[in-house]
Amino acid sequence: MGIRQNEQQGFSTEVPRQKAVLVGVHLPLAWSGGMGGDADLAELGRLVETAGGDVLGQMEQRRARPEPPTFIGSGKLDELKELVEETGADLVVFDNDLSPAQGRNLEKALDASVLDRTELILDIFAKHASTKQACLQVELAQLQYLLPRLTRLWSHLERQAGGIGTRGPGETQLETDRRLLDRRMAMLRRQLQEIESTRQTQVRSREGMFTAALVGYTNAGKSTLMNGITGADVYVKDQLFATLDATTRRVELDERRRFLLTDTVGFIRRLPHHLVESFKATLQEVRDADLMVHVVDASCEDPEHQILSVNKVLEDIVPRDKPALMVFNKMDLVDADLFENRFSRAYPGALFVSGKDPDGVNELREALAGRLLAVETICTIELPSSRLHALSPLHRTGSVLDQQFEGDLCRATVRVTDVEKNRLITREGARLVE
Ligand SMILES: Nc1nc2c(ncn2[C@@H]2O[C@H](COP(=O)(O)OP(=O)(O)OP(=O)(O)O)[C@@H](O)[C@H]2O)c(=O)[nH]1
Ligand SMILES: [Mg+2]
Repeated sequence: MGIRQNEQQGFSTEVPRQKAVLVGVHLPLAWSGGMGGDADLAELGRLVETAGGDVLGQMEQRRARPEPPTFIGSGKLDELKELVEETGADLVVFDNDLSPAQGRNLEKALDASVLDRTELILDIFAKHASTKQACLQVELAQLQYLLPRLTRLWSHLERQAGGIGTRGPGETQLETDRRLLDRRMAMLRRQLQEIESTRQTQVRSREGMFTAALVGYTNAGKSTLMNGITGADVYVKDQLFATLDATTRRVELDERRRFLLTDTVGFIRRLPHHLVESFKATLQEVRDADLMVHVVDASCEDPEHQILSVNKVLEDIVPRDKPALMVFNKMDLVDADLFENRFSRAYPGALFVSGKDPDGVNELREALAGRLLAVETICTIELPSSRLHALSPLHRTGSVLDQQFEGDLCRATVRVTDVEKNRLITREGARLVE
């Protein structure tokens, strides 16, 4: 028995932690989509713990291909059944994706609930979602993924109400017909679109402000760095997918220079594509940013592999030429010299910091200031008073540093990117004074 704190509502309820057994089947690369598909039971174990379960045993198998009815072969299935009985586990979690029929067959054979990695991740997202946008996005992903699996979920719900993987769309919806679910998904999409258009208005109002977005593998320390740099109070926890929403804060470097920093949802290898689809709105923040700050946990087992997984998700959402700054974090946990020697050549310009050390946070802040300087200049322009409205976007972001009128002319000192400077000169009839 364990205690799970319900952080959002501030009360604690005792929920029995589920006892889980993990199964990983190693398949040739062709079966796993080419990259990162190999079983990783350590990470799966962390996912189970994050979802509120304890891992009591695990089993791995190497196979040329999955066995259609039960994914694993019959001999291995007997072994697994023994392991489940020995440990008293009530949940079996597969690192591989199962078809609805395979899940059903396994549940029957093992007399325990069976979840695959995607269902587990969806469950964690459902537990951690707190804002309206995150809840809508998770529900949409759940419906998309669970729709073909409803029959199985239904029997699962009857047996296991309250456990891991039961935060599906709810019984009442399961009883209704498919058309109703389709209608619900359409409504979720509509609501998400509404939120997205509000967000775009906000983005327009910060037009011209340099924006950096923290990206990276889950638990890399993005929110820690965000809090260090901006003084924000973003939720930090040693668990996977602590952050599901995008938070944006203004960073004042000095009286004249400022930029925006965004923290957002972390990635994981083989991130279920329904989730990437559904979280497009949240990830839009990354797309809109001028710079991506790719945070890597230096202390993880295989940093390079995490970098590849993150890049793979990014491929689908941002243009290839989006500037990125690599930041190896948690350097306090590794042999710093050895690590830098190993990675600095492959990642020129990368930073090696610790989010727990104020010097590390400052180093990142300075690096961001440097990037800002590279794209923004402060200049003085002269503009006919009749074209004063051309400065409105700059006023909104506090980028007009000084403004004086001489007769019919306005002389303004502004902080602008090259693109904006050119716009003012070619389109608005401004003249560069200095
Ligand atoms: N030792 C050490 N721990 C760190 C460092 N940075 C972050 N952590 C810890 O790593 C864990 C994860 O940190 P978060 O900042 O929540 O990571 P995140 O990337 O925002 O994670 P998600 O929101 O779950 O994707 C927390 O327990 C932090 O205290 C660091 O530089 N050194
Ligand atoms: Mg976070």
